[in-house]
Amino acid sequence: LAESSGITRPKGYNVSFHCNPEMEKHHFGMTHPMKPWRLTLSKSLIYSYGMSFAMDNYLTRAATYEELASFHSTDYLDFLGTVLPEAVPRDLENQNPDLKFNLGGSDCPLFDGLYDYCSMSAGSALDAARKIVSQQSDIAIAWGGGLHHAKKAEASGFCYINDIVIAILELLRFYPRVLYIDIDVHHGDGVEEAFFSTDRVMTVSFHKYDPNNFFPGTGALDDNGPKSEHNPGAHHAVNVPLQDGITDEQYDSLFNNIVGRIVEKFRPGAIALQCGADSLAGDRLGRFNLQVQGHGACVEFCKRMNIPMILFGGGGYTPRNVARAWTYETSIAINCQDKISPILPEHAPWREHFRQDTLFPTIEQILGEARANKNTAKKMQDIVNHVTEQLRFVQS
Ligand code: V1P
Ligand code: CA
Ligand code: ZN
Repeated sequence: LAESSGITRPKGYNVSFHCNPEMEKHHFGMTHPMKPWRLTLSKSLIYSYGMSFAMDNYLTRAATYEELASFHSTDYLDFLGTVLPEAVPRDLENQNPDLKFNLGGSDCPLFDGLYDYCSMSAGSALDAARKIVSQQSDIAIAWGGGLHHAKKAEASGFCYINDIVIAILELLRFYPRVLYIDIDVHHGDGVEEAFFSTDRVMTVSFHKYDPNNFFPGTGALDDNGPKSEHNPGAHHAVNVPLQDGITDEQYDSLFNNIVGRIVEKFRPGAIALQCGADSLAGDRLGRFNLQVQGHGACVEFCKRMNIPMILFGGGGYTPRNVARAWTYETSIAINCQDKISPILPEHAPWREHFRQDTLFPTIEQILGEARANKNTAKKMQDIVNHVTEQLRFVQS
């Protein structure tokens, strides 16, 4: 398979792939947009192209309670580990009618095996981080991770356990500075908040921003971390608020400019890149006009930096496009993006599910007509100017 597709191990560096297939069997509920099955579809396409022959493949174990507690509060973990799907828990102890730890509502429902699902996602991310720290991998891939909204003691936006924060904490045992980059269409609020008070992690999120009408409503251009004199983390949160319809060209130019400047100034020892695929055109929840090529160009740009990197999954609610993007990005990691056929392999499982037989459908094929682009050249320049000014406060 690998020979017929021309895929060989990249020379001089290692890529590892971390997954737990048990995770894929969980269900959030019939109408819920998060479908763990998208991981099965992605993996089957990656394997159909023969890419597993070019990587070290790990079936990962679930994270332990102690590993989850490196970030999450034990109160929250104890509740998450014991609550039953039938109950809709309310915070009655504090006479609060709200949901307890934000669990059990429509965004973060309780479902069978919830704790296992969360600890498996974190287990894969942590395994990826350990392969980076031990220098066995140059790029480690954990498509089952990337759940960026979870807080220390609160579930949020389909995320219960913040596997990214747990993985970054592991990276910080070895690397003095870690750069977190988030190309999910939503603001990476949970990761940003977790590292608000340290200058060892710089976070940058590109997202659709509309404080009133788009989840989670945070991540304005000038939200850059608490600006107290005593907070070393001040200025270490970069936010890139975008509007509907951004194109590959605009996004990639902004991404290269901003990430290029940050890497030059911050000099991270490792990169954690959240590749949420809901920023693609045609996503059920997203609003952008990005194509698989434009999304992948962000991964390519980071790879060219030659800095050890973890690739996380994240959002992505049109499974066929999620599978396309994460397959293309796996091919970039193993440096075979120019070798693989743009036509989906004949033997790929669920081939008909992809509608078009290409890895790179056009916007017209996906949407019929592109979404109106509300991002002006002036707005793009204002963002670059703001980030340039912000970086003056970051010590190099
Ligand atoms: O908009 C909201 C909340 C619910 N309202 C009270 C405000 N929630 C969003 C959550 C999106 C989470 C994205 C996660 C990620 O960044 C990382 C994995 O991709 C939401 C939306 C929406 N259109 O934004 N929830 C739902 N849709 C939803 C729809 C059907 C059933 C359950 C939830
Ligand atoms: Ca984002
Ligand atoms: Zn998202």
